[in-house]
This record gives sequence, structure tokens and C-alpha cells, in this order.
Amino acid sequence: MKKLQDIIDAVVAGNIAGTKEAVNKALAKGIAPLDVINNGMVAGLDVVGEQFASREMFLPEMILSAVAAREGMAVATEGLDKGQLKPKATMVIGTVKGDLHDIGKNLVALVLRSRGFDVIDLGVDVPEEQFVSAVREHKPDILGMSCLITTTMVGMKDVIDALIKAGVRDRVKIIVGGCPVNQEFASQIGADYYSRDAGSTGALLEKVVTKI
Ligand code: B1M
Repeated sequence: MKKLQDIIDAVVAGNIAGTKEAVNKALAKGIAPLDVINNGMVAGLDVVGEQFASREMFLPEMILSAVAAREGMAVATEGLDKGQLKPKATMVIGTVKGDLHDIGKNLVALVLRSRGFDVIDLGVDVPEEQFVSAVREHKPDILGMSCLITTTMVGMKDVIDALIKAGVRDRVKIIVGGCPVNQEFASQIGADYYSRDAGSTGALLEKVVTKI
């Protein structure tokens, strides 16, 4: 199905009212809600992710776009039955122990929720045992860890070691992010993925869940 350009434009512009209006128009034309979500909001967020990564768009605009997409999603899902509303994937996310920074992590969670993921946010300063319990309890497809200080990076490895010790490492795909983290570090500690910003995380995990 072709992309729904009105919705994409409204999401990219961070136009909340415009997104809702474009979604309503698409639904009124008989376009299926799931097509509206995937070819409208999600396609818009892909553009947002690219523009954010290339510095054409900055943080405040990206937050507005994510909110516009989330609101559009709410309108599109009103008429869906519960079976169709199944989340794309479940993700547990948290900032590792000793680290209180949560702005980036919250943005990642917002973007993923906007894309239809069920995100369980454990908050900040999360010790490894809590990540392990959350994996056991919620059985997520993805575990995300964030950290902003160099001294707390080691907490990410502690979580992976604790998951291995508890025998649950292979149950989840692990993604790490935050400004001191990079691909090399992610590979060293045995994470599956690294992502540098919220927009790219959304696009990356969208591809990952199609393979789960
Ligand atoms: Co702090 N702080 N801070 N701080 N703080 C930094 C990180 C720092 C770089 C500032 C500096 O010195 N230049 C520095 C770390 C230096 C280092 O590690 N070598 C630092 C320090 C030192 C500290 C304290 C130790 C200061 C002190 O008390 N002496 C202290 C530590 C407290 C603690 O955590 N234990 C501290 C405290 C704080 C505040 C509480 C005041 C506040 C945090 C408020 C909050 O988060 N609720 C704060 C802030 C705001 C910052 C800066 C200024 C901004 C961070 C931010 O929110 N950026 C920061 C300097 C900077 O980055 N310019 C700094 C915006 C956010 C959207 O970006 O978090 O990078 P970011 O998230 C991005 C990506 O990284 C990525 O996507 C996000 C969105 O695109 N990403 C992921 C993040 N997590 C991801 C997870 C993923 C994927 C992508 O998958 C799971």
C-alpha cells in the first residue's frame, strides 16, 4: 500500500491536530487502521529518525513528532478490536545502576510506544537483579539499557552477566544506548544492538521485531 503523505507530513511537522485530522480523513476513506498506522505514523517516524540523525531536526521537534504520532495512533486504534491491537513487541527499558539520567531513555520509550511497542519502563538507577526479575516477569522480546556517565557503563555488562547467570540471556534481544556508549562497547559486552538516538532506535527495532 502506498504511503499516506498527509499523515507523514503532519507527523514530521509535529502537528498534533493535523495528524489527528489526517488520520480521521484516511479512516473515513476506508483505509484500514493498521495501514494508517504503518503507512502513516510509522512511516512519518522513519522520516523523523532520519532527519534527527542528520541534524535536520532537533530534540524539541522530535518530541513533538513523537507525541503527534502517539496521538494519531490513539485515533487510529479506537476502532480496532483487541486482537488487532496486539503490540508489535514488548520491551523492558531502564537506566543502569548509579545513573539518574532519564531524558534520553524516556525519549526512546516515547518513540517506541508511538510505533506500537509495549514498553515497560523500570526507571533510573536500576540494579541488575531488577532487570533480571523484569525479564522473568514480563517476558519481553527486547531489553533496553541506557547510561549517560562513563562510570556507569560497566552496569550494562553487569546486567548481561546477571542475565547469563540466571539462564535468561537468550530470551531477549539486548540493545544499549546513551552518549558514552558505541557499537564497539556494545559488541564487547555482548549486547545485540547499539543505537545512537531515539529515532534510529525506533527504525532499528522495527526491523528486529519482524525477525523475532
Ligand atoms: Co549529567 N552528566 N550528571 N545531569 N548531564 C552528563 C551526561 C555529562 C556528559 C555532562 C558533562 O560533564 N559534560 C556528564 C558525564 C561525564 C562523563 O561521564 N564522563 C554528567 C555528569 C558528570 C553528571 C553528574 C555526575 C554531575 C554531578 O553531580 N557532579 C550527575 C550524575 C548523577 C547520576 O546520574 N548519578 C549528573 C546529573 C545530571 C542532572 C540530574 C542534573 C541532569 C539529568 C536529568 C535527567 O535526566 N532527568 C543532567 C543532565 C541534563 C546532563 C546533560 C547536560 C544532558 C543529558 C541529556 O538529557 N541529554 C549531559 C551533557 C550532555 O549530554 N550534553 C550530562 C539529552 C538526551 C535526549 O540525550 O541522554 O544522550 P541522551 O539520549 C539520546 C541518545 O544518547 C540515545 O537516544 C537519546 C535520544 O536521542 N539514547 C539511547 C539514550 N539512551 C538510549 C537507549 C537506547 C538507545 C538510544 O536503547 C536502549
